[in-house]
Amino acid sequence: MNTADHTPHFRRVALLWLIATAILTPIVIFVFGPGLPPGNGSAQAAGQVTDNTVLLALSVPVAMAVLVTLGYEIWAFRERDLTGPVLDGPAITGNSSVQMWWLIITTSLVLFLAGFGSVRLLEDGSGGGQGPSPLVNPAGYKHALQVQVLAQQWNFTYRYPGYGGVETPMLELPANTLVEFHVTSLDVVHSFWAYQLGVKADANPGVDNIAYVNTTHPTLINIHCAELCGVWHGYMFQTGKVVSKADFASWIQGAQKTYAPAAKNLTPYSKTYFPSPLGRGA
Ligand SMILES: [Cu+2]
Repeated sequence: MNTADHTPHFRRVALLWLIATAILTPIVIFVFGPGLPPGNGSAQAAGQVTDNTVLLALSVPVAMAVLVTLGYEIWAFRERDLTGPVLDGPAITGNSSVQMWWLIITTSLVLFLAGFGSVRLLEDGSGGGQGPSPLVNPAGYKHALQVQVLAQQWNFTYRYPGYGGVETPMLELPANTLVEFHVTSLDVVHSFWAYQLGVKADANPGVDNIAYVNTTHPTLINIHCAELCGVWHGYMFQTGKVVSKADFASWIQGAQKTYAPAAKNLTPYSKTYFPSPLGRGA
């Protein structure tokens, strides 16, 4: 069989693919897109929704190419004469132009996505942990609100070095503020996942992992540990809050008073608290 015989099939598949893609892509972008995770609890979270929408929209033509081709083939090449003998179809032969286009299209898609992902990461760090010396610092980071996240089996606590290093059992942040999280662990490997903020950063003992986030409006934050860290890992979750600047100011003042007795016994604020083996015996 030569290529010419396939032309009508190819044209029909291409047309069906075009129609399916033209209908579904806007639906994905405008109907499903706004509902994609992780919502708009921070500038970074909203950016991740955009990224997820781009990824999903680009996967529509790819998925349609597979499904439309499959559906068309099932319909067009079905066995019509069910009473006759079952015969083998004609042998399948290669098609170098299909192979070439397949390579060109998939390679460009993958390279575009690699470029797109890198640019998006380099824009503002995108809420991921960047280690102790971030490659990307957002504008105004020198005046960011510093919040240390301390993970330990099986809870998170928080220290605010700008407020005397007070340690609180829950996370509260002011709205419309650039926050610089310093994520670390006191024991094993954890991960600080603040869903609505679009932040997920490794919490490793002895490591000061920096993650930036721009809060926007007041919201509740679901906080989970996202790294299997022992038997109560599944129970390691909390609800944090983004509140108005005024509410934050009075809350942190209250916290400084409430936890003042405990603060006297706290280790001075430090980037990490990894005890040396000798320190344990002292
Ligand atoms: Cu954990």
